[in-house]
Amino acid sequence: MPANLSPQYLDAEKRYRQAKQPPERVRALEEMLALIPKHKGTEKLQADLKRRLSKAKAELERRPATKRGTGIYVDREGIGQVVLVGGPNVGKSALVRRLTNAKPEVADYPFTTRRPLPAMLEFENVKIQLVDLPAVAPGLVEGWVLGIIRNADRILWVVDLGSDDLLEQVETTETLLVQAKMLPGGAQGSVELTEPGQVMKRTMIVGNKADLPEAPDRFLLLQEHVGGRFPLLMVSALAGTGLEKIGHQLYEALEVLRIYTKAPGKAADFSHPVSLPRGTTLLEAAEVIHKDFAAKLKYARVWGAGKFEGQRVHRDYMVHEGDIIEFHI
Ligand SMILES: Nc1nc2c(ncn2[C@@H]2O[C@H](COP(=O)(O)OP(=O)(O)OP(=O)(O)O)[C@@H](O)[C@H]2O)c(=O)[nH]1
Ligand SMILES: [Mg+2]
Repeated sequence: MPANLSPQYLDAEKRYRQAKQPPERVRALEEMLALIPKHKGTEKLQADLKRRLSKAKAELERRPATKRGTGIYVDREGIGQVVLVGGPNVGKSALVRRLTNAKPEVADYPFTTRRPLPAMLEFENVKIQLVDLPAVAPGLVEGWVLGIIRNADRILWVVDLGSDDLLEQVETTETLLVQAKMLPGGAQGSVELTEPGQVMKRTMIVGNKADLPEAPDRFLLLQEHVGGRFPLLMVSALAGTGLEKIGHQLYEALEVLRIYTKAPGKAADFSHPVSLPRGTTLLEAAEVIHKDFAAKLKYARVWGAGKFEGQRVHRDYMVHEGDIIEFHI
């Protein structure tokens, strides 16, 4: 046994020995292979790992798909839940680390993340929930990961602009989602559902690792390939570039609006918006704020973009982004 194996390698090896299922075995072996020092002294061990990996992969292919319902969920918080989806090592966790106060583990070997991690992205005066997830890869995605993706409001699809096989990577992830009956699309109505159980998942693509020299060319390639099907951003979690646009884009994609309530004779509280789906009426807004409110609602006064200062409106009034509303019951 070569003496210079890193603690991370030994940790992966421990997980390999404890693994009961083929996906865990494959993940651990991939990690061990990535982490093993590459020199003459480890050649035998490397060959051995490769042999075990192909055996574990073959086993994986013979296995029926994992069932859903393992009971791993993430409660929705903030104005919407956005899950980070992508292949191994693309920088999902690095992005969550940059964009929020959460501290997911970031490492240069694949399948670092093994559990969902919810985090909060602050955009202006609202909070958008980001959920860091394990990588998705053929045969290596657990049912509960797909369940969480299906349940989320939006997908933030992360791709690695440093990767030589970028387009292959994109296709692999898309195929995986489609097989799980989730059709990614950039806008409402942009994909056609053809099979029972299929759902459309609103998706935005983020090309990460913009700091790498090959990234700008790869991003053009990605743009060409995607051809306007999805909103696209080029960012670097490492250098911190392009990130400021993510909050705004996600806010737009979530299609919510903010209103502010005020009491008669008092000023509005702009630090506590009420977020509502676009197309909400005054009555529906009142219901969200307080059940009693809706039952007793007589009228409201509105200050904001849609109406003149303090104009009286009634229950079928469509609320607008930024409206200040004084409910009268
Ligand atoms: N150059 C560069 N490297 C990055 C960037 N973002 C992440 N990385 C590196 O890419 C590797 C993987 O980052 P992670 O954030 O762990 O990737 P992940 O997608 O969460 O990976 P898994 O959890 O294994 O699926 C790490 O070595 C990071 O330091 C970036 O913007 N630029
Ligand atoms: Mg990760």
